Amino acid sequence: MNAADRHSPALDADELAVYREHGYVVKRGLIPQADLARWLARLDDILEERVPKSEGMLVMKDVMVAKGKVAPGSRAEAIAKIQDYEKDPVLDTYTTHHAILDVIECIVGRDVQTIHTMLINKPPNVDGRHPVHQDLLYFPFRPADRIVASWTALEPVTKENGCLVVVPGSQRGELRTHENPPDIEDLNFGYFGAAGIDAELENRVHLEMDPGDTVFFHPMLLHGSGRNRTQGFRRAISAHYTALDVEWVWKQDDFDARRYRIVRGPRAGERWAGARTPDEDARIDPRTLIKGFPRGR
Ligand SMILES: O=C(O)CCC(=O)C(=O)O
Repeated sequence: MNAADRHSPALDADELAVYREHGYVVKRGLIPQADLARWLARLDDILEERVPKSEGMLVMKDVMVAKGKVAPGSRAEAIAKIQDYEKDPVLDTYTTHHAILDVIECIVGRDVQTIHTMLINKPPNVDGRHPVHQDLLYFPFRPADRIVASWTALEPVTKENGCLVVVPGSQRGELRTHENPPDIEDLNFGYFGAAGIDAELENRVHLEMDPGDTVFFHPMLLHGSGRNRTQGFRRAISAHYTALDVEWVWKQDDFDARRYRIVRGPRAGERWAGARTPDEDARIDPRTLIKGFPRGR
């Protein structure tokens, strides 16, 4: 059911105002427990290798496990996250979940594509911090306002097990230079932190969430997550979406190879074939946004 068909919108005017002002909005109890249970069971099956990985799926070991610094107690404890689950028939029901898409539609409009899917496992006994960063660093699309993330707690998410932290209002600033933070020795692949943000971090808010609670956030919002200091996991499922009127602005030219999936609106089911920024000189080389890239990789 589309948001337009419902009597009340998935985000009311106050919630939308919160999103625009702070760069994020939390919807409590958005996803039914039965859905969470199916995704958690599937995650277990993938991590314990009871089912094959779907095409394109990346199951990412934690860097401390990869370096042999810790010996995980189980296969699942070795894994930091899963990237790109869109071809997994069970996990992908998150990406297309009507409760998620109804909210996304309120933020970016009727026509929506998905550009990224991810499950964060955050096992115990490793560092696992996600330094505070802006997701736009990783995305070739602009304008930023037409992109939005959803992130759903699969289990209770607390300060102790490394909940998300956000800096309200930071989505209104610039896309920052990012770096390998000097104070984190064991940083997972592709995790960068925004440089020079100590003063802003004073205003950070911890997002403690119950299973099914979902935060929607802007790709410029400074956010990250802390260490898991418990003996359990801290699992969450996430996806990114854009409107269809975005432009591809990166210099990197895998544009033609990529076809993002339209998940909401009259063209749902098709692949996006949108526009590339026509002016070569206006295109962005994403590597210039990371200090010293590819140091430490
Ligand atoms: O779930 C987490 O711990 C952090 C996720 C995140 O910030 C991201 O992947 O951009």
